[in-house]
Amino acid sequence: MVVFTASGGLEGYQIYVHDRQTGTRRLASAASDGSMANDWSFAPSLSADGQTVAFYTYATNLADGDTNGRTDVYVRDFKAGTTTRVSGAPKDVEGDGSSGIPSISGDGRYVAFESTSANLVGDDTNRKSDIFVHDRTPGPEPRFALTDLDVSPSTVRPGLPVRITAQVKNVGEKTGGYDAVLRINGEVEQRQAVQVRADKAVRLSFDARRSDAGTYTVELGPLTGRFVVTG
Ligand SMILES: [Ca+2]
Ligand SMILES: [Ca+2]
Repeated sequence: MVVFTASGGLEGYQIYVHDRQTGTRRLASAASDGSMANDWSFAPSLSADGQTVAFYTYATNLADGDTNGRTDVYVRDFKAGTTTRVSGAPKDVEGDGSSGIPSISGDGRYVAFESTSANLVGDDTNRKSDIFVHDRTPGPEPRFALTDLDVSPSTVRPGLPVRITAQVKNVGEKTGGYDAVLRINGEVEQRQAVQVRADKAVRLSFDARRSDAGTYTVELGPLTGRFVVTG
């Protein structure tokens, strides 16, 4: 992937990403709906997978409410189909100065940029430009980890219940729901939705029965186990 700025007459300077393997070219200096920036854009920085581009622009049509009359740093995310301004202050307040020269991390998560804005963080009283880093991951998220799968008994007579349990822990920073799916021999057997608070764990429990003799594989999230039904 190659990212570059091109001057196209009336269109002024626009940012394009060129894929050298497929020969395709995509406009990066565009609003979420794909419409071209209405003013010049510069200094693109591309993520490692070529799907996310940071740049700065004089354009005012790339996001709602860009009325500061200064350059801002935007990120075009081709995978998500979005364009977002990353040079604002918290709570959707616009930067009160000019922002530019972005550099995006390889994974597309962080954008460093220069700004003369004094309102992006508290106590910026030096009356000079500074370097800021924007984290594109939105707020705290719930994240789940499954452990301690137990299948009991591991050998059972036809038609009698096998109890399958595992612990699901929310290792994230926010309460969230986990949709547990139990599969037996690859087929969905049961589902169970649980709410788990941050840093807390809940024990999932399922009962399964099989009448045919054989060995059955149990899958719950990334965990696998088995039980045997005797003939
Ligand atoms: Ca602006
Ligand atoms: Ca400053």
